[in-house]
Formats: sequence, C-alpha cells, structure tokens
Amino acid sequence: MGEHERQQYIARLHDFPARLEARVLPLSEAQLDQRTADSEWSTRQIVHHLADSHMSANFRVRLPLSAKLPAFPTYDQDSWARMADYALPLEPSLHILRGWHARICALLDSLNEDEWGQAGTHPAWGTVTVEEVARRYAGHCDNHMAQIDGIGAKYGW
Ligand code: NI
Repeated sequence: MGEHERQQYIARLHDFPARLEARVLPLSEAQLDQRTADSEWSTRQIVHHLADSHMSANFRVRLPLSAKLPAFPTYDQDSWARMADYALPLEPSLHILRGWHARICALLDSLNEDEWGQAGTHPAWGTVTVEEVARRYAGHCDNHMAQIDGIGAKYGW
C-alpha cells in the first residue's frame, strides 16, 4: 500500500470524532440506551467502547515504533462493556476520542516508510504493521458508525 492509502486512513481517523459527535450528541439519554437486541450494545456502550478500543490502538501503534515485534495487549471487550463506567454520559469518552485522534493523526503523519512497516503481533491478527493497524482502526470507526445507524434505523432517529 502506498502514500495515498495512508493519507486516507489518517483523514478518516482525523474526521471521526466530529462525525461521531454530530451523530450522537443530539440523542436523548433514553435513545443512547436503545439496542437492536438484548445481546447488542447500546449507542452509549459503543461510544465508551470506542474510547477504550482506541486507547488500546494507541499501544498497537506505539509499541511497534519503540520495540522489536512486540506482543499487543488484548482484552475482553464484552466484559469491559458491562463495567460501571459504560453507563456514564458520553462526554468523558468523546473527550478521549477528540484527544487521541488528534494525537495519533499527528504521529501517523510524521512516520517514514520504515516506521509504517514496523510490526507487532496480535493473537488473532498475526503479525501486523503500523499501516495495517491504521487501516483496521479507520475501518473500526466506520463499522461502529454503521452499528449506531442501525440502531437509529430501528428506532427512527
Ligand atoms: Ni469495536
């Protein structure tokens, strides 16, 4: 993959916090807790998950830039989504996302060819480069926006 794809990942990551805020800030507290099925996350849980997930993405970018083929930490995201702070208002996680996306985009924008190719290991993904991590998290943003849109489609917002 080349420079054009990388710049697209950075642009999508850069734009995401504002897109997310535009989608979720108009929602009521009751709407934030709606879900499409008992087993599915609410919009509130998705937003808090995005903050936790992207904090873990931070390690998945920075560890390969600072160590040789590091093992990425992993976690049980469904267990985390049941933790008490996932019932909080959205603002703390929206602040995390604003800050993290600004930081990581500046970092990604600074990388040279070698750095984009540095890698770590994930038990499910195998060996992944910084470029692949950027691609995966740009996609992660879009996937969860689509999930929120799916809840909205069910409830008419
Ligand atoms: Ni996710």
